[in-house]
Amino acid sequence: MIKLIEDDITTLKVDAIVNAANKSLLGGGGVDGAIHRAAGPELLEECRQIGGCETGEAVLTKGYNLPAKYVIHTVGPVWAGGRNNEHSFLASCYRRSLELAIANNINSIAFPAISCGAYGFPIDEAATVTINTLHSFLVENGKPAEVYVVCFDPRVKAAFTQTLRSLQ
Ligand code: AR6
Repeated sequence: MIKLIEDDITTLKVDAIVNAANKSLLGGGGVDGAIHRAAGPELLEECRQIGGCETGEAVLTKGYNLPAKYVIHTVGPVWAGGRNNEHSFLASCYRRSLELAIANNINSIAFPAISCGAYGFPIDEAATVTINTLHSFLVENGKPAEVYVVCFDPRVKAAFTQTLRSLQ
């Protein structure tokens, strides 16, 4: 099940929310800033101890003051014209996050539109990569039971809705 929603990701009562982080894991703007503000300073401390994360990889922390039990931090690619493997790095963010979810018995997970803000990934192309990657993973693994994509930006909502429809 893939469902698109428009809420602020920090308000969701799911097992895990995904953070569109940067390699330092030390916070930033956008959804990363919102998650750190809502989770509180202990999240930053746990991230500091992890020490960083490569592009396309993911790490798991607790959710602290968030309604979600866990945060999965993944580092999306910075868009650089499309010839630096940005598409495969983006797909890897979703796959690695879902693998961590399964390994931690997470049944419900909410993703932001990774790389679709500050990192400048073209939204239509991100929609195709995201929806196809999530769909293939669910077909192969049959879980997590609930996968949400949070479309905070109306352009993201439009593109992701169209791409999801074309699957069905
Ligand atoms: N809930 C859900 N989605 C949100 C929220 C929110 N509260 N706030 C923003 N978005 P971005 P990126 C959407 O820039 O492109 C940070 O500084 C937003 O509308 O957060 O992967 C990190 O530290 C957009 O559609 O992430 C990195 O340095 C989507 O989240 C860098 O930005 C992603 O936008 C990562 O850039």
